Amino acid sequence: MKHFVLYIILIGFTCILNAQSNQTELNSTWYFKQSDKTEWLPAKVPGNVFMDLLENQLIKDPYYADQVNESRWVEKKNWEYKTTFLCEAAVLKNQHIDLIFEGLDTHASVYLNDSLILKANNMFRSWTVDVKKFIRAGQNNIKIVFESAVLYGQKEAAKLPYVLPEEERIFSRKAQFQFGWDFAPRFAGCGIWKPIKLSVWNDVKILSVHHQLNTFSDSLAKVNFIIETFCEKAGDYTFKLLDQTAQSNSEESKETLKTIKLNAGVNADTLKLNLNQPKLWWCNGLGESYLYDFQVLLTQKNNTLHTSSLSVGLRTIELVKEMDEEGVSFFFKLNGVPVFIKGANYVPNDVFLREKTKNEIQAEIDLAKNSHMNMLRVWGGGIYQDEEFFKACDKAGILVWQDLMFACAMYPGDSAFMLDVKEELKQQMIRLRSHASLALWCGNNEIDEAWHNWGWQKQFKYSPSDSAKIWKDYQNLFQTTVTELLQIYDPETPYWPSSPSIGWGHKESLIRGDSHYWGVWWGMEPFETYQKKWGRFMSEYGFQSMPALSSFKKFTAESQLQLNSSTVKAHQKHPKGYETIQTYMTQSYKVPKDFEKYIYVSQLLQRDGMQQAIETHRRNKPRCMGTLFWQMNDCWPITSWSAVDYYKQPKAFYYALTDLYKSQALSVSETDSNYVVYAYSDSIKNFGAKLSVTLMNFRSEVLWQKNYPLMMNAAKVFKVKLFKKDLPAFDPKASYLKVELFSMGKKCASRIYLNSEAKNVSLPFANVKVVLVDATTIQVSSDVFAADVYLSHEHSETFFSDNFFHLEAGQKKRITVKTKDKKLSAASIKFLVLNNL
Ligand code: BMA
Repeated sequence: MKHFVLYIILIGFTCILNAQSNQTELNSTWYFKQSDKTEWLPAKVPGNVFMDLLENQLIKDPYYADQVNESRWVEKKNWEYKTTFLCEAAVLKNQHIDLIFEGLDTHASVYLNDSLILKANNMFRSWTVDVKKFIRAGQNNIKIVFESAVLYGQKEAAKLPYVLPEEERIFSRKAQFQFGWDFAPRFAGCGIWKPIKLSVWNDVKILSVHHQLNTFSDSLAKVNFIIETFCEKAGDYTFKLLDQTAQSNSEESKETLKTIKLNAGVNADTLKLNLNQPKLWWCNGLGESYLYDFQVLLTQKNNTLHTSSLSVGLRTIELVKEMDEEGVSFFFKLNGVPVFIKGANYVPNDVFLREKTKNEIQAEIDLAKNSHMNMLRVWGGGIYQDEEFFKACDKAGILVWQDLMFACAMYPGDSAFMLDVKEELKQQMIRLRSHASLALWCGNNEIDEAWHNWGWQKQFKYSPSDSAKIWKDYQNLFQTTVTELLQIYDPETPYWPSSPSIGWGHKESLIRGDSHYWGVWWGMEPFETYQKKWGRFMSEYGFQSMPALSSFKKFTAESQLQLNSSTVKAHQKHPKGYETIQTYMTQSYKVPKDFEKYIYVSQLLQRDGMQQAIETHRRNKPRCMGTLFWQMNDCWPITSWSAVDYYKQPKAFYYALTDLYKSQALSVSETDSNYVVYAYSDSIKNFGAKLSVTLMNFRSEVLWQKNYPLMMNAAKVFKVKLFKKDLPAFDPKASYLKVELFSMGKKCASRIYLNSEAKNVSLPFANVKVVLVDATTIQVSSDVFAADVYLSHEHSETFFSDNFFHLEAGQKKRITVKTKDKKLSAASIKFLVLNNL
């Protein structure tokens, strides 16, 4: 008998599966309606009810102008989706016909031909239902009824004897930020957010394949592949392991065979593989992120029954938490080497969780890679990212700190909730454990901190026994349950129960564990505080800025382009966001009135703050071993803490990262009497270098210069102290320090340090010139020192290879420009410069 021959004809197109293919996606001809209405309207699957309503012109574009709250009514309704498909009689001969729901958001009752086949309640799980009993030859219909998650939450909350914080969202295993966050609008809708597939199989199927690195040396790596199968009845089968790595040089490893007897039920079998002269996987900046590509085939009598692919990066990862004289360390070791982590917190890139193309995801990860990041933290209020995200991280060498999806709230602990969560966690652990990029599982975002510091006990008037019960539920989930599950499904990846483990108000948070430092921004402390308040691993800190003017123009009418307009206000979710920006801006800059200039200065301000934080963290290596700012990206167009806005326009801060996160970097700190210049490197190799320090004025005249020889070493920070009394007299308002690092005659780092704050500096008027060099290159120059030159183009989809940079008098800087304009011209480039504000 030929396995997996399936002919399913879908309305609208015919889908024929051949012997290699055993699945088809039900993604065409869907309809949806409000449960209490009769009219069915066209829908898109995978998708989201808000997008379907928008497509059918039943709601206004929620991103446009100040319309963001106008569709709140949607969350309180129930919604239904339906489709039909044809199934040929031959299909029914298969032993198993599965309907796989990869993601239903969230409380869903699923009917096939009017029989209830599934009640789902967790968008982070996939659901597989054997529908052989329900499917029929000819036309079949599927209907999915979604119950309002908000009403569900209210109903469940009423059953508890006490009030839990954030009670509308915690009972639903649904992306928590969709209930509204300080960077996200509230869109607590529903929908079929991931594909639905029909799949047939006979006798046996592969459930999962993962690998374990057994031993490793320069000449040999021993890798075990563990293959889990479900077998209908016992029989003899053969596993084939194919090494499909394009550059693989190990002939004998091209194909590994193992014939085995599978028992009825679940089986776990191991295929052993030796890889000669193996190549390690390294994170970005430390070496090649080498991946081996394997395919596992399950065969019987030369028939391929199932296949599964796996990319393998050979690496070990550890989280080192050891007592030392300062407290307790917190750092990662990759392949035995301590790594200084440089990265960002990553949030879902769209509040409606619209499917992004592979290229879009790749472009996002490239932004991280190009700014020398080596880690992204997938934050716990969003979603477990999909395969494309992890594949891109594997390829780019971006380690992933993976929060479990729990944030800033206490969660229920009843057995039904726990059973569901256990299945969610098990599925995610199995799905992600083999990715080379996966570096850490973290239980939640800020729950431990919140319980101990946010005053919930008082606010919700908990009795001692309520408190004890809530905290016990917490421990049961994040200490006992997760640890037990990881023991079974992913014992190799480290686990950290809560980020941070101690709140930023406590001294302890700076000597042990990871730290979220929000004294700047939430605590209104000045940026300089960053130089004092840093801990062992800074997993959150941040400052807001506004998105580019070109981004504002995408959702704002010209007349609304002003700070006090309803549109600009609507695109800020922090209650005091604009006020906070203004307060800090007043301290450091002359506050511009013009909207575009205000945006520009807001971005410089964010850059300044983040620069102080990151430079401090790196200077304090190895006591501090990581820095992850809040936040990389946005989920809608908004003024937020992001480095790159929703339309992928990098802010000033993003451009600064290219230097701040570079393997070799320099920074300067200053007191009344001296400067200290710091040089540091993350490279595994030691190397000799020359540090050059020059005091200059704004006409590029050298006032003083000195060179220092040094040996760069990843474990050490090199410091040079300069006493101001030893320098010739200079005007701090009209001069800067230029520090440069040279190795083998090449410049490998540089930093310009203005001797006076932006507000007080006496920058002369700058004649900035932009000329065209060729079709994609411009040259920018200035007669005097020009601070923070910001280039923009009348076409918003334009990317500059560098931006928001200082130009020294007479310097000619070449910039590559990628624009959607047919022909690049110097006249189409606009610029702002701090000198001329
Ligand atoms: C962090 C995050 C988020 C929040 C951000 C900015 O602590 O975990 O909860 O959006 O602060 O306030």
